[in-house]
Order: sequence, then C-alpha cells, then structure tokens
Amino acid sequence: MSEQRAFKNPYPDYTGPGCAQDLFDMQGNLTQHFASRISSKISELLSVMENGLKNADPRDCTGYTGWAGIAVLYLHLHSIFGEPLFLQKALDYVSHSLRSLTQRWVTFLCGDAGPLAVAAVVYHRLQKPHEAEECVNRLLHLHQSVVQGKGRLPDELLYGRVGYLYSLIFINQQFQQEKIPIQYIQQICDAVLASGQSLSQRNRIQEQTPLMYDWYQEEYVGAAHGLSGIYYYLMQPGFVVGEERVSYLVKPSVNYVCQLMFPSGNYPPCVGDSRDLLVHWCHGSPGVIYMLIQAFKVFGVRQYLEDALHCGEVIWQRGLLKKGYGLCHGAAGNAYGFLALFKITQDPKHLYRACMFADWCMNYGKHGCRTPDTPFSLFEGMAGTIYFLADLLQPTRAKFPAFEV
Ligand code: GSH
Repeated sequence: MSEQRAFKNPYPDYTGPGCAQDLFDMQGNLTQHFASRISSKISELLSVMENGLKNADPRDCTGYTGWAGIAVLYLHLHSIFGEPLFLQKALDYVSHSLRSLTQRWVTFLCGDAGPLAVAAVVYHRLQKPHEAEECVNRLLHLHQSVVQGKGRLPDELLYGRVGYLYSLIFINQQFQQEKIPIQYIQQICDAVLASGQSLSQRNRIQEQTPLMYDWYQEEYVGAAHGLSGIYYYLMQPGFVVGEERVSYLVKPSVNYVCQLMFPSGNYPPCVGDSRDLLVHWCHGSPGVIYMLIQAFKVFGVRQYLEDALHCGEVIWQRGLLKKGYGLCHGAAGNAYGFLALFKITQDPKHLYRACMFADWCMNYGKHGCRTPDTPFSLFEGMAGTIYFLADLLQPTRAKFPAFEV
C-alpha cells in the first residue's frame, strides 16, 4: 500500500563518518561545497517561485497556502542571509496579505494571527515601532475570543487555539523579548486544558486519557489537526501553570498517544483508524516525533526518545512522498523530523538522512510527483522546500516553521 504513497528511498543509509564527509564535518557544519550547492539551488527555486506566484490566488492571505507564507519564507531568508532585499520582499508580501484577512479564522497558519504577527516582526526589523505595535495590538485583540472559544473554536494547530498561541510565541522569539507577557500564553493553555478535560469526560475516557480533542468530530492524532500537535505546546516549559497539571493531565494523555503506535512505528491519522498509510508531518510519525522529543526533554523517560527514533526509521524507510516536496505532506516536511532527531541526539546519521532528503528536494520536479494545489505556497509547495533548504544551512538551529518552538 505504502508504495502507492512514496517512491522507494534511493539513497544508501549512513554507515559512518566517511559517507558524510562531502556533506558536513564532525560538528555538523556543512562543507562549503554542499552549502554552496544548497544556496545556488535556493536562488534558482526562488526565481521559479516568484514567476509561479504570478498565477496565485490574490486573495489568499494565509500562511499555509497564501501570501503570509511567502512573507514567512522571506523573513527566514533575511535572518539567514542578512540580505535587505529579502526583508523588503517580506514587507511586500505581508502587506498584500493584510489587505485580505479572513475575518473569520484566528490562527497563524490559516487565519489572521499569522499575517498580523509576521507584519509586526517585519516592521520591528525595519525599525518602525509604531506600525509593529499596531499589529501586536490587533493580534492581542483576538486573544479574549480565543480564550473564550467563541464560535466553537477547536484547539488544534491549523484552525484552533494552539494555532493562535503559536503567533504569540513567534512574536516573542522574533522580538527576542517577552513582548507578549507569558500570562497570555498561559490563559490559552488553560482554556486548551479545560476543553480537553471536558471532551474526555463527555466521552467517558478519563481512565484512558484525561485529555481529548477533536476537529469536525474526528479525534486526530497528528501535528496539524491532532493530539500530538496540541500536547507539544502543553509541554513547553512555563506554558501550563503548575507542574503537577503537566504530570497528571498531559503526561498520561501523551502516553495514550504513544500506545496508538502501529507495529511499524508509525501513528494513525485518527484514533481508531487502523490504516498505516500516511507518513506526513500532518498525519503520522513525522509530526508525532516533536511531541515525543518534547516528552523526553520534560519527563526524562528514555522510552519517548526510543519512540521518536522509531519515527525516524519510519520516515527513512517509507521513502520519498509522491505528494511532493513540501512541508505539510512532502519530502521537506519529513526531513525536518531527521533534523529534530539530530538536534536532540547529535547523531550524524540523522543529519545525513536530512541531507539525502534535501538532495531529493534539490531535484525538484524531476521525479514525477504530484503538483500541489498551490504549487508555490509555504505548506504545500515550493516556498516550504526553499525554507527547509535554507534551514539545513544551520542544522542545529533549524525549526519546522509555524510549529516548532
Ligand atoms: N491540497 C493538498 C495539496 O495539493 O498538496 C493535498 C491534500 C492533502 O494531501 N492533505 C493531507 C492528507 O494527508 C492533509 S493536510 N490528506 C489525506 C491523504 O493523503 O489521504
């Protein structure tokens, strides 16, 4: 079955430092040769993307498929290369995005918080404090309705509370200060906890898991819509007030996700789904891995790291996704799982595997993969691949965009 979803992995696996010597040194710094190959590919793909964006939906403001996502890419390129033109591009794209906000959704990736947060950071870097402040105020204006959950707001990353939460984290990280007081973050986490406890009670599954979340009546497991994406945030230090609540609410709920693991080491898209088919960041081990690594960091239980390493094996063995080279359900998104493992273990095998997936991405369009609906966007298309390639230039600092803290 999985063969329909992915091409067989054509790359030999890591066998020792010798096989990576053309790629990086013992400290994980890329060789000049490999880094310049990546940089020139980035330039080439950027011009293809710019051309392709001429046909993109002018009214899609979002980070996921629209203009804010392109601004996120340019902001990232500006951080890495320090080129002022990239910041100007970020400004142009985020300004475009702000002209067509959804007025409906509140998250970083699919709603209005993303464009506002990105604009605040762009203005901050351009040293325009008044404009930056206005965007932060507009972002915080949404806070109360997110806490209260007006309109039956879900909790997941793409449309729900933690998707709004990410915008606040993004601001604080990018401003390099607690621009948004931690209490704002804690209030959202409180609301997320209350919502999860309430569904667990309603479904009478408190004994199995004190928290439960759904989205359109499905109990999703993956990073994009599901439990593992939500628990990743609830385990961030200081986000949930009271360590005991993390121990008696979040930890057993994480364990509930752990026991959903298929014999292969992959995870189902939804609770009760027995099809071991999807190995994407959005559904499956490439997204669940972040929850497992965070659980290992917080609780120090070795089994979480073992399960995360298992996720890495699944990603490597299932091969290269036919859906494309993107972040959400493509090769670049899956490669971030290797980078997460490299960061926690410092084992060069994982960096090597990320480099092999990058090699696949650098042959963009040559394998007969499906063309995404938004071929140049951040989460489905080429912008996400470029983002990943740029992150690989500094692997110890790489973070899955719009998700990793
Ligand atoms: N619109 C997307 C694109 O063009 O890239 C395709 C939709 C897609 O792949 N969705 C993901 C998925 O796993 C979830 S975000 N779909 C279910 C499947 O592949 O069976």
